[in-house]
Amino acid sequence: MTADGRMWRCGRYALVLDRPLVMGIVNITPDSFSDGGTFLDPVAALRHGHALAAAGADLVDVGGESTRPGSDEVPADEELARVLPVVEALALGLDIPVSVDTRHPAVARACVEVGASVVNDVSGFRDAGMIEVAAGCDAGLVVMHMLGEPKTMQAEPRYDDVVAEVRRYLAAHAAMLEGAGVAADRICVDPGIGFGKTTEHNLEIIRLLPELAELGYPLLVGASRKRFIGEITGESEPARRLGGSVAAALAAIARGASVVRVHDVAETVQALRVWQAIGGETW
Ligand code: HH2
Repeated sequence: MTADGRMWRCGRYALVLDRPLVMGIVNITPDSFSDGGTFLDPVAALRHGHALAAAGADLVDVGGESTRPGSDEVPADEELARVLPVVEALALGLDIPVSVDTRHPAVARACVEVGASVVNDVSGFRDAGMIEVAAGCDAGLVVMHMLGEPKTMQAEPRYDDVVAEVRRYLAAHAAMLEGAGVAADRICVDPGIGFGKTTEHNLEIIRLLPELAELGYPLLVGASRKRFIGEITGESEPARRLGGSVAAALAAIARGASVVRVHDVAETVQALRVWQAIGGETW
């Protein structure tokens, strides 16, 4: 069973997918690759979440662990201390879904209890504990593909056919969730741009997104400021990769992505408004 692709159910929200949605990023970490340390203070993180919503975000995604290539895992209690007060305050203060970006069941469970409407798991609900949390709540779920672990994922990632392998992984992990009793219309899948992929792998995935859209679940793509944009353009500073990030977001949407995860919400929303006014163009 697959969702019909027109609705993504996320707790008390039902997101209608008749236009592309923008997920804004709130990183409460000292070491995220593009904005580490900027929003570590909870008040700064809270203000940032509100600013992203005011700029037109359809969801905000709060993370307390950097999963950039080479990063070490953050203990769940430390991650929880970073994200919980911010998730709770944003869920109370915003009228859009708040997502928690975590691989840890204890963090996911506690955040859902204080109002998170989405659990975004970059490890694709590999952990039985994450499946248990998913089955025990009504939050939306982002199932992302990652090859291995953040620590080692960029050490010569290899695939015979990257799109086919990502597709198989996403189908299998979504099926596992459905097998545990999760309704199909709560599931969104994400190929995991940059998570165990070379620049060529990332480009191939974006080119062939329609093959992933065929799975029937809404597709989320997170290309914002990522390394492949730097490799293509020669821009070494992630915060200066805005043009490339917007281009990648539009290219993903044109090929069937329903949600783009971005740092620069206002600029992405502006690009999307123009895109839609022209009539969009889908492959
Ligand atoms: N990318 C990052 C983190 N979480 N979640 C999903 N679903 N898809 C993504 O592509 C994705 C994600 C990495 O970006 P960022 O959060 O800015 O960096 P860091 O992991 O260094 O905090």
